[in-house]
Amino acid sequence: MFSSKEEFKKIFVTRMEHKGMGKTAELAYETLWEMTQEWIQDRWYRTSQLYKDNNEKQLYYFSIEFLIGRVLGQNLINLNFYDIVKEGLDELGLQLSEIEELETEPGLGNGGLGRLAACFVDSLASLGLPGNGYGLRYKGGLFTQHFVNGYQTEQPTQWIQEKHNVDVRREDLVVEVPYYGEVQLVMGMDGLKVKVEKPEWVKAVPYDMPVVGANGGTVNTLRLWQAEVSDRPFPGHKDYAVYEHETAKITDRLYPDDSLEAGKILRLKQQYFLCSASLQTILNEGSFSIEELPENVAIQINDTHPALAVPELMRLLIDDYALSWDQAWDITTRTISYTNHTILEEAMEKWDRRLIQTLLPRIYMVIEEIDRRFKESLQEQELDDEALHKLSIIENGVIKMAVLAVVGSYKVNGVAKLHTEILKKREMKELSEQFPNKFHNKTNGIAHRRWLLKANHELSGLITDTIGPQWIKEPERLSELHYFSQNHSFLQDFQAIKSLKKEQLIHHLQRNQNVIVDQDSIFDIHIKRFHGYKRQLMNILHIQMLYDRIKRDPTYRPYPRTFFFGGKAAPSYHFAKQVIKMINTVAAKVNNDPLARKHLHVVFVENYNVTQAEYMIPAADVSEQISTASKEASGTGNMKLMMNGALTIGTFDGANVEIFEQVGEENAFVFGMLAEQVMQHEKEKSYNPKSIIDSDPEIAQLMEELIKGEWTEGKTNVDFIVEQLLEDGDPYFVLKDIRSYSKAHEQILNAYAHPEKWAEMCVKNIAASGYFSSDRTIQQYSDDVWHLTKIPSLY
Ligand code: Z2T
Repeated sequence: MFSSKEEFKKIFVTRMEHKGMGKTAELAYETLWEMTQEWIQDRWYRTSQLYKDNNEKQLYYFSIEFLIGRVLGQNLINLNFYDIVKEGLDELGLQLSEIEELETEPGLGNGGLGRLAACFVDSLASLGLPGNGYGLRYKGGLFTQHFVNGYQTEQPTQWIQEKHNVDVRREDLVVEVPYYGEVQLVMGMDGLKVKVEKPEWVKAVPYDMPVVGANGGTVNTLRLWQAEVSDRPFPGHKDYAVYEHETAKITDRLYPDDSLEAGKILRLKQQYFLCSASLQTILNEGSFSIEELPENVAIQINDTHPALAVPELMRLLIDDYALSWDQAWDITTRTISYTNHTILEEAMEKWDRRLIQTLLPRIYMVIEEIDRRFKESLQEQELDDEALHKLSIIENGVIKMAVLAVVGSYKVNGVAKLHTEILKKREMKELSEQFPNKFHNKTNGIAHRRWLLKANHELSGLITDTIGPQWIKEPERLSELHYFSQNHSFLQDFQAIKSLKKEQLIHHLQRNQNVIVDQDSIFDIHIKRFHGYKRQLMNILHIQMLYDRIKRDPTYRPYPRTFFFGGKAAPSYHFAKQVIKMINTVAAKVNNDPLARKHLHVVFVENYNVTQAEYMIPAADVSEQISTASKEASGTGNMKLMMNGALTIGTFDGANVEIFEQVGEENAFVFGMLAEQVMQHEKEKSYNPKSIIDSDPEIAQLMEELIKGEWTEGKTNVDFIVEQLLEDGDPYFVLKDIRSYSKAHEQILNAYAHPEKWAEMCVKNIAASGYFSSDRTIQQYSDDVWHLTKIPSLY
């Protein structure tokens, strides 16, 4: 369509002229959108034809969240048009970055889990693998966060823009999902059959989004389902208006809980909607005989949210395809595999038996039978009560989705080495003993084409100038940068780019939030969902300690630091919201103190999302990864920051462990308890925060100030936090780790005093980050679990 800047400009200008008058940036957006869509369309069609012609095995990644972020710029990047378009527009007096700002990102996810799904579909397409995403088309994505008087408020976010739909409605592929109804046994041609009488049908309409791989070679599909009223006869158990209302609600909004189970009927409806609609389509569209499903299809379930795929596939195979239980079970357990993302008890999905029985009576029957047969298979073994408890799917009226997912799939994985070890040795010990070959590790990764190539186009340019462009397709080649980690001129270029990215973030924040940040300060960045275990509280307490020290000790005048926070709390998570309020309160006090402000600046970026992350991550000097060891399954922000040349201050938790392994502990700031020690304390209930106060006067003083109310306007907010830290035996060990955290921060200051050495460490981090590309992760899944075949690139 266009291969040079001049050609692009010609086509672009002609199209703009056709559109006539209007806001230039808006029209430019529309024009660029249309141009890329036309380009994509043909490749999208050809990719699907190629898959069909070759009868390729397909992977379907089932996820309740896909946090894709803005689309236009990423498509331009992957089509290799970005530079041409940017320069062409420049010459026409337009700024591509301004045009990109017009897009509201589809925030169809909460955090790591949803973003991981988005990174995975990018890598699948970029590797030329036949893999598609299946998810839900929520009308409202994750809420927009505002601070009012320091407290988080939530507003609905509408991302769907009428003018340029990022997805295509596929009326031709509509399916119907059944809820409620009465299970009946009927006599069929070949014996007794189960039939669900008068279910309440809901129409599932797919909306397809193209997923453009690197170099535009492959275009796969992300299919999102929207719920609408059915055209089928209405059974009439309830008022039709009520049915209409309930139907619209199914895909009305994303549940805003990160690692916290909702347990609500609407959530269950969403989960079943995703599983049933997706499975029906997969079975309808397949051009293979049903016995060959496992050779033709792999289904990966992203945590237990889509675990109803197990009983739903069983139901379809038995009731619609007339297979026997054993045949159906054999097929199901060779098709589905499961990824676990957490060991936090409060995130483990457990459904009330009666809820499933009412909403999905046939599904309940199937789950019961799976449980019965599994328990029967265990009978010859001598298992104690504890083991039987851990191995039961249904127990005390609840259905444990993780056990169902493990039993019903052929592979189960954790998301980082440490996490997988904890799963196998502790949380799922009994299950892994029953199925020793099922469990495996797949350390998470990130789409380096978004988090480096797109978000930090300047650094990418330097990397390409230095080692050539191969790293874009083979990210482990970033290791070649190691040779330049002591090259003076390279380090200077790196420093200049870091400074530029800081400047861009400063402009962004000035425009959006009216704050002004000192470009020469150390940018220390803590961005992630708010959760007790992620310990934003430890970070802010440490800032308070620094403030106290500056006030107390006239010789302590440390190099200026800006501490950035970004993240949302689940609306129902009281503690996390109190921490947000506390950070805002401390920020006000520190920032308004003329002496302290020379050394410390606290900036809480409102409404942290993918777009904000793309501004913040490239500007970071320091990456805060300070979760209580054993609690963070993996983390992926840690990888994004490392890849952009930030140094990690972190615990031995999740993928941090592997980051330290790749880059060397001497190129990071490691501190805190080990997972073993944390778990030991938990087992023995031996942690006593008060003993820390007795031995550390600085911490004692801070606690005293908090109790006296020196850090709050109203006292209540902080009372609650102090109680958690001291009285309630703090499950996240904040005071236990804060001293070694503080020492690690001192090491950071010492290291930053030597700019060239610091830059060398940054470059070593970038060089070691290639392993954390999701291209590597996806290749491993494909090799060990899905067994997909690469199709030759089309272009
Ligand atoms: C989530 O983002 C994560 C785990 C969940 O467990 C739920 C959600 Cl919404 C049910 C995160 C983990 O906390 C994080 O450590 C990990 O990196 C990420 O999933 C992707 O695996």
